[in-house]
Amino acid sequence: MDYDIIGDVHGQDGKLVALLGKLGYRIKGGAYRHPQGRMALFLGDLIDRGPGQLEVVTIVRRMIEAGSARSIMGNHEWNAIGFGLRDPEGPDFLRPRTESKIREHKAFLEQVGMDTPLHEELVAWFATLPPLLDLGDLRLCHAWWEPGSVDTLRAAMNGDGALDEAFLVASYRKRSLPWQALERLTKGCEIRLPEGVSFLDHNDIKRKDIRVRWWDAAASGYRDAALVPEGQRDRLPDLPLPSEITLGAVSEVPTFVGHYWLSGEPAIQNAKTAVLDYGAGLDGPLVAYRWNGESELSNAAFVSVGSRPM
Ligand SMILES: [Mn+2]
Repeated sequence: MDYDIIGDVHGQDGKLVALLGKLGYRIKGGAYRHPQGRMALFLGDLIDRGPGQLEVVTIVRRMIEAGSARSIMGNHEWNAIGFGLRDPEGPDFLRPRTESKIREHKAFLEQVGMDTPLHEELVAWFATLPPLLDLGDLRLCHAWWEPGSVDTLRAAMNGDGALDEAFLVASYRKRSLPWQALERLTKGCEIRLPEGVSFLDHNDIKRKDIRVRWWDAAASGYRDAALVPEGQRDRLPDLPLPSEITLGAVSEVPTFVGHYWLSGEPAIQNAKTAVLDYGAGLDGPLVAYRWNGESELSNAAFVSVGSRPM
């Protein structure tokens, strides 16, 4: 089976329709399908930000039902589940509805309606999405294939890949093992900066943890391994990362992730790792990788639509 792996769509139905068309998918019997039987694999973060929240979810669901796609869970679906479900052991929602969490989820809530039957139904569907997909010759997760967390999650997945309900509920308890596993897989590798050091993120919020390019074996220090706004890099110390952190491809199996909002011409991170998120949620392109069974990834396999205005 050959696969088209697709990065974070974030409610951009126009870009999704254009990309599926460019990849050769056509609507037949109500769902996009590929005439040669290829399958689309979505990396999660279908929702939040864009104008077509329901449209994107509907397109992907119909493809999954038709057998022409599969999708994993991104941090935005994980958040949406916690936002939508009440804590069975407490008075609040699993992810308390603070002002900032409502703001992050605004496009989705406005288009779907908060606590409507449709909202509840979509949340139930998000909970069916597997946190990872291992197809033997390729692997997908939203942000970081961290082997220990992968084992934790595999043990909690049912035959369809969905997480066990008790595990999912426990994943909203900060510092629990289920929480840590989903944090790592859907949000990536975060490292605390040395005492007294911080930087400003894209929203000018002060941060004391950096996200690192876990796939980059050439990076070794806080300054060169961090994913930070370029203007902030000089604030980070030119010191080696803690010795327990090893960066580089996690295995010999090609691994695809989204999440990282890269810029520039889409390119592989190394022969075994490709990040497919280039900020389609706002003005970036929606990016796919056309995989035909190769064990060494190549820049020639990227297909994208919509681009950042210059
Ligand atoms: Mn994400």
